[in-house]
Amino acid sequence: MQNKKWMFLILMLFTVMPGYGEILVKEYDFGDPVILDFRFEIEGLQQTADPGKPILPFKQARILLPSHGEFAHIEVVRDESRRMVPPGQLEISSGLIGQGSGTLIPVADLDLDVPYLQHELDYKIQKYKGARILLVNMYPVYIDQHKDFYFSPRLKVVVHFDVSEIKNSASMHARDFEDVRAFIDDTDFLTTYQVEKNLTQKSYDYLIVTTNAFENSKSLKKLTTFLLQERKLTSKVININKELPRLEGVDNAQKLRNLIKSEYQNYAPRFLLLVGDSDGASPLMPVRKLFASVRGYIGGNWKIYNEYIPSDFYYGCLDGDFNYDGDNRWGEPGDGDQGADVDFLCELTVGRFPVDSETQLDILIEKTKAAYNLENRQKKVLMLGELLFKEMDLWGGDYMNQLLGTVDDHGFVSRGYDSTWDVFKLYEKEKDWSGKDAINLIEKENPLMVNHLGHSNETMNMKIASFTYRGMNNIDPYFYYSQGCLAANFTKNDSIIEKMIYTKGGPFAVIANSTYGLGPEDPEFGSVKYPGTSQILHRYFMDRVLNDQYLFFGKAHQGSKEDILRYIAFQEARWVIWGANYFGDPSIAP
Ligand SMILES: [Ca+2]
Ligand SMILES: [Ca+2]
Ligand SMILES: [Ca+2]
Ligand SMILES: [Ca+2]
Repeated sequence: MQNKKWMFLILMLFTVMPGYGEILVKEYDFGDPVILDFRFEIEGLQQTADPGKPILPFKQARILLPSHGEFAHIEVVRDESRRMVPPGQLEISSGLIGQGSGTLIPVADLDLDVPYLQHELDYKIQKYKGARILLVNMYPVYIDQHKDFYFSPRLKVVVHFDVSEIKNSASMHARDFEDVRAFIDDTDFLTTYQVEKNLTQKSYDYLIVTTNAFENSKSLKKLTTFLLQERKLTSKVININKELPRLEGVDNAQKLRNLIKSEYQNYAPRFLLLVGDSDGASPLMPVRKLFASVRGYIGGNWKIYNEYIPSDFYYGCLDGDFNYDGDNRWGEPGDGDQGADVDFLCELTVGRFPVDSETQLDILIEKTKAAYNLENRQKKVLMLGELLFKEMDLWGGDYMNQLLGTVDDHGFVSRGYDSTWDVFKLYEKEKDWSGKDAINLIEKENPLMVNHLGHSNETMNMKIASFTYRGMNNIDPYFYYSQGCLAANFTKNDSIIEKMIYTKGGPFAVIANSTYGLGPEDPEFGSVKYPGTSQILHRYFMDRVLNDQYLFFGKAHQGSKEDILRYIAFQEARWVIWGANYFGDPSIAP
């Protein structure tokens, strides 16, 4: 893969054409496609995943729109295209989680509504920390009405603005410019945004939302003191029991989001920590359940799952509505403002301490303080893989191995643990292991990271049963990522992962699922290799947390969800964004 040449050149024009309104043109140049494994690939691009359709390369452009002018419409224009000779057989996608089976078929047998991806217009406008960002998927390879294949080396994104509708320029907090700059393809319009001037000296870094139970606790005071003295982070504690009664909203979760929104607008915090659990019908901390619907494989059968997924994502993404149609399904594709999609670019990096008592809170705060010693930790990782489905010969360890080194499976490159890490493995494919084995190895090796793929539920994860778990005696707490099902369903009293985080030893922070993880249930693992959507999210996360946002776990978690937005047309992507939640202090970083 290394010797393939590729490039993106982004050229940009912004003109006022009399009588035509304002037009923004961006040009993207693509390197030549190569044929690999019965499909076209362009290095640096992702691959499409439409079930039953051939796999083709695509790129999601992230275009910063100027702060002024009302968006009217966009076009994606092909300059010129040249015909390509496809491989004799083409690989057909089985979707993100292996719906049906990925197969090879002769080009002549393609069952397509042609043309395919020639005129596709697939975009969203999202708001991110005040900036307006156009996300548009571009397909340089397409199939025309005669089933001929073409490649367009240059695509132009043409954005039309209605000049009669010019509104006041939008503004951003000065401290957010860097995050926006890092997200977008180019920065030409960054200067069109005004710096928010309304901020007073009252601005702060870290919002802690809690309840009567903890507002004045010694533990919480210990945390805020630590954040200020050791981390130079200013914080503000808000007690929802005092604030919610005066707030607007259809329920407590919406009231809380409105409160967080107003704090963000007025004081520009970057982090949000929810201190309090959400058990049962009358939770300490309000919880939003977001809707998604997927086909899943359980007990030997495919079935549709409609789930209302507990998700703190709702409290971090602060633009617009999350239930435009007012039904009981929050987070549907049309539930954003004016029936657009909801906000996926979060303003705040969010974490939760799912605690009920001050004892639990204090233990977690002590682990949090210990976790900031990241530079001095040995680079050790434990990878845990279980048998997934015997009838499909699917093993978690095979997927954990994709977190090692540079991997280009499923059409995107992820950079996992490199050779500077000591890797310890418990793989059921090689040898049966128990929860006790996992604990023993953690206590012996004191890893900084633990990654897991295996069957779980609310009372069992890492092969450890909740009712027997009494904590661990590891010297330093570790970071834990599990793709298992339901193990972090914090609406239960309490899920196994909650127990792991608020008891002594074990992890200082966890990313795990409040619903079913979407696994690699592909009947032909080894030939077509669809990794499962939770695995895609896991790989995006590892790539970020080991490279772009080194050991900045909360930020890398947020970034992994921005990465998987490329596939948001699929309910599976929506599902894993809602389901993967972060327990712990969102600001932990070296
Ligand atoms: Ca946003
Ligand atoms: Ca709805
Ligand atoms: Ca709970
Ligand atoms: Ca609880």
